[in-house]
Amino acid sequence: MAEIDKPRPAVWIHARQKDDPTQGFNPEFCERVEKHFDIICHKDLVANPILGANIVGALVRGSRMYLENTLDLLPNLKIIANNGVGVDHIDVKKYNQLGVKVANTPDVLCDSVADMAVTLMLASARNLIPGVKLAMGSEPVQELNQNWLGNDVCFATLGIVGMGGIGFKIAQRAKAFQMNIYYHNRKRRSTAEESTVGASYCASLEELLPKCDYLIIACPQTPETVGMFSEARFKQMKPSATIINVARGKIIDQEALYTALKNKTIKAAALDVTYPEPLPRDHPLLTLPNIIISPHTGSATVETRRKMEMLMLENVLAEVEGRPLPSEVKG
Ligand code: 8YV
Repeated sequence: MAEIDKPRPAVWIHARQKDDPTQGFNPEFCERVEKHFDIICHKDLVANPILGANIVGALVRGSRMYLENTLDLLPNLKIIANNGVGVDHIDVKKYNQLGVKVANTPDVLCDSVADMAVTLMLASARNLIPGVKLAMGSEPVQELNQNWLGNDVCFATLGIVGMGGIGFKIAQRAKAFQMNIYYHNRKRRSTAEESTVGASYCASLEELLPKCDYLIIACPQTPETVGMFSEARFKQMKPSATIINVARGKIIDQEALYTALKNKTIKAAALDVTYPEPLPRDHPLLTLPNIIISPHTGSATVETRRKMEMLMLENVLAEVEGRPLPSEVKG
């Protein structure tokens, strides 16, 4: 009897770049994926729900979980591979209970997110954005005010909240700037790791915050960390301190941040993440002179995004081939 060809397994993506230039996956990556799987885009699945039967994996980007409402069209889904380390937008427990694994992309993005943290720290300390506006803006050309000064980062004290992969890379960079480095983390690092980057452990935020000239948030968003930076926390910081966030917007209570910046409880903020993203144009934070905000571009480099995409694909391949996932997150 002639063997009936089994259809190739497929993966779901929300779109290709040609159909959605800002959110779709790039052609090189799609080509790589297609060596192993058919690709079914969201619009095709909605138009032809029968395609869902072949989908074994979903490749999702950040918080764009268009998948959520179409889950019942994916009876054979085995794995959701997230293009990012943070999985706060995915109900991992729920999927695990449904027999669907979840994977993320740790490690490969730590260097570029750490670079972004340091970029924001330096840009804030050295008044980079207003300086560029002075040098390149449309205001009448004036001689530089010699009394308009930033602050040094070298020899200043840095606090890092969250000493996972990203926090550790931030500490490596801060060591090169000869900063005094302290950190707070759920789990203390080994003495060897602490001495590699010259970082000292603080068991609590109460201990850490009053020391810091710069404080970088690099921890995951969890129920415990949402709103962690509240009015009370800002009051524990120095009036000369700058807070930098490359993690998730919700870790900072934005109303409390607004008040702290307005009243000069702290000096400045530099955020790569907010809630929502982007902030509405009439958001009070956008009226302040002592804040800079970048559009969640911590991992947004060509090199890092390619590595993240490859790790997503490796996770899906591992699942269908019955191997342990390179980076599974369990709920
Ligand atoms: C986003 C991030 O996932 O890794 C994370 O947790 O926040 C980012 O890398 C990315 O912007 C979405 O593709």
